[in-house]
Amino acid sequence: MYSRRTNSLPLVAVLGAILVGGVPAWGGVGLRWQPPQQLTAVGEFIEIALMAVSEDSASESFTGLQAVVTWDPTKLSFLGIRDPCEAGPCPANAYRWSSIGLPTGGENDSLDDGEIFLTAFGQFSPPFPTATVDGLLVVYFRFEAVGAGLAEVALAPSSSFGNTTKVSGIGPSVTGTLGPPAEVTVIGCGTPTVAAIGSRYVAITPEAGVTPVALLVEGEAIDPDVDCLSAFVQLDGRLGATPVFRLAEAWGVMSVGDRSIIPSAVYSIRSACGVGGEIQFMSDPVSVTTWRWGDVNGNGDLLFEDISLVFNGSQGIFNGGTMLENLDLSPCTPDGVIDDNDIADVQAAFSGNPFPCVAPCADAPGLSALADLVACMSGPGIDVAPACRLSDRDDDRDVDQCDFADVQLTFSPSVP
Ligand SMILES: [Ca+2]
Ligand SMILES: [Ca+2]
Ligand SMILES: [Ca+2]
Ligand SMILES: [Ca+2]
Repeated sequence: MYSRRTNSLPLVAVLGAILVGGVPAWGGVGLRWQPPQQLTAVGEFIEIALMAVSEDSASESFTGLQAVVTWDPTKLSFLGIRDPCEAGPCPANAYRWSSIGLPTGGENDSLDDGEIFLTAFGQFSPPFPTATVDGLLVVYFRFEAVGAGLAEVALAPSSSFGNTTKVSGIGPSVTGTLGPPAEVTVIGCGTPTVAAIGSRYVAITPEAGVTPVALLVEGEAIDPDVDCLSAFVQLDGRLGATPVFRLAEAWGVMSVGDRSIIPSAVYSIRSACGVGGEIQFMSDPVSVTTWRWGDVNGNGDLLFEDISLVFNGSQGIFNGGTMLENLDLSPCTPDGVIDDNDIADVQAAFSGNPFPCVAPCADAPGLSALADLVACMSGPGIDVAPACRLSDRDDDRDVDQCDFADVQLTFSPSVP
């Protein structure tokens, strides 16, 4: 067991000799946590300040303090204390202690068990530590968040080794009230699991947790076709600008197919976590590459069997381990239906035609796009050959005046 050193120190007598005569009216000095609440995520580092606060309207000097600090070690890992005056000048609301630390032994034999004991001793001559109404910054406690949930960091009146939390004055203790525990809400914002499930779809599964998650899809910088893309998964599996927050279990395994999800493209996917509809933390990213155009069983080859799988899918038969997302190639925003257009696209791909849709980050079409369009003009409702599909700007398989208008707009961006 520790001796209650602050009581037995000679400095008490020294201070007494200095202050006797002026005899300050000792008010209580309370101990508080600052901030009282904070939000963090697993893997993040936090600091919580211990404040000594005067409990009446006047500042109160004291000689030292000791504190038993407890926390939930399954959610927070203690990293140490940080004396704000250790390096450089002291902040205005802090104090240069003659010594502050975690004495060896007892509570501090283990720093991982959720209980430690702090001692802080004032100087032997003025200035003495003084609790103001706003609070004296005693020291910071540093933690790493290691488990999700609500974690509390508390001041305990006494420890399992018999030490107590108190503020020492001259003569009687000046310990005021011990403030409530600091509440640390730890969010789990783990990296989602992702997989390519086609040339037009990815599957995203956020890590289970208690915090709502939005799913951010970005194109990787190495891929110029998608490098400008940064969008959130919407409830319908499309991408949009607004983050949609749901619990992981509500998302489940989310199939994401969109105009911006194109073949053989490299995407970076992260969970964006937060409460109240705001992003507070981002998970680490995970990379995924969609299947090559027309390969509907993900084996990297484009063979006759790929055509046959799409044909079977159009008949409602999903064989060879395929599912709908694998086979849904068309239109440019895939429609969740396997029909003649998907068959036409896999056949065109098999014949060597490239992916017929404009990449989300493609350069604006040049004058050649206008010439291509004129050469490919088929008229309303008349399907064009695969080689002309890039001129089908509105994705209805013909090349007509609507497509012409679309290209025209790219040359006149100010037109509404
Ligand atoms: Ca301990
Ligand atoms: Ca294949
Ligand atoms: Ca389709
Ligand atoms: Ca068209």
